[in-house]
Amino acid sequence: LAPEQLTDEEGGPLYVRLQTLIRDAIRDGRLPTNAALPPERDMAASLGISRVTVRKAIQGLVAEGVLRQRHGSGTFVSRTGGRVEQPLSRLSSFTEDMKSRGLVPTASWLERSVGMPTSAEAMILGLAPTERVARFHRLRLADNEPMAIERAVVPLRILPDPSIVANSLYDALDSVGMRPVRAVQRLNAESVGSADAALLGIAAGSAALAIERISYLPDGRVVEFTRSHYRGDAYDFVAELNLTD
Ligand code: 16G
Repeated sequence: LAPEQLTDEEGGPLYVRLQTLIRDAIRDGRLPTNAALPPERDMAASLGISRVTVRKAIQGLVAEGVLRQRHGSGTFVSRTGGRVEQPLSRLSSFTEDMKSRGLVPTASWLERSVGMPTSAEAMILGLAPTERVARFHRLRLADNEPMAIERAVVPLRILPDPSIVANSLYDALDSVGMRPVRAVQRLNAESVGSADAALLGIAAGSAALAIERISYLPDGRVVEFTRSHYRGDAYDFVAELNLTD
């Protein structure tokens, strides 16, 4: 970013002109997806402007989703193209959803364990309190950018060997003939606590979509009870509505 580009007085206030410079650098590839911005102090020094102005410009672009901040490690260029639009009517997996958009899905494991269900989980999954479940807690990423945190609980009698889950839970279920065919999903708004916010690379207290999915086999057995937090600044859930009689 060159200081002379900031001198165009017609570009509005200084922080707006800096935002334009950053947007241009992203558009023409000088700042690619996931690139780190120089520290605020260095940007201010090299552009000959105050840190307050740099911070204001960056905060605006973070709020728009152009940049994201990861606590302790800096400011990065978000996945270009902005938000993901997710239809609400198809029973698809995160892996399929991201691949269909040309994004590379990955997961980072937060917890993977086998144990007893809580009483609420046993009730939802239709289990006796002594029947064990597998837990899969993952941070889901698309093109290396955090998108959601998912906490899935699956009865062991549905998936006796949880270690077969590599990248996709639904692929693993499919391989043992247990892929769900129907699901009920509940969405509500929640603000993200500091631990989850740090994983998602968003500010603590930001809005997230809390989603619960309970999915079923054709015979009515429950396959998964999954609670997820999707980044409110990255996702639009879209449903088609029809007038039926
Ligand atoms: C989706 C589902 C989640 C499911 C996961 C499987 C929502 C809100 N959640 O993220 O319930 O467990 O897909 O994805 O859509 P995978 O096969 O890529 O692991």
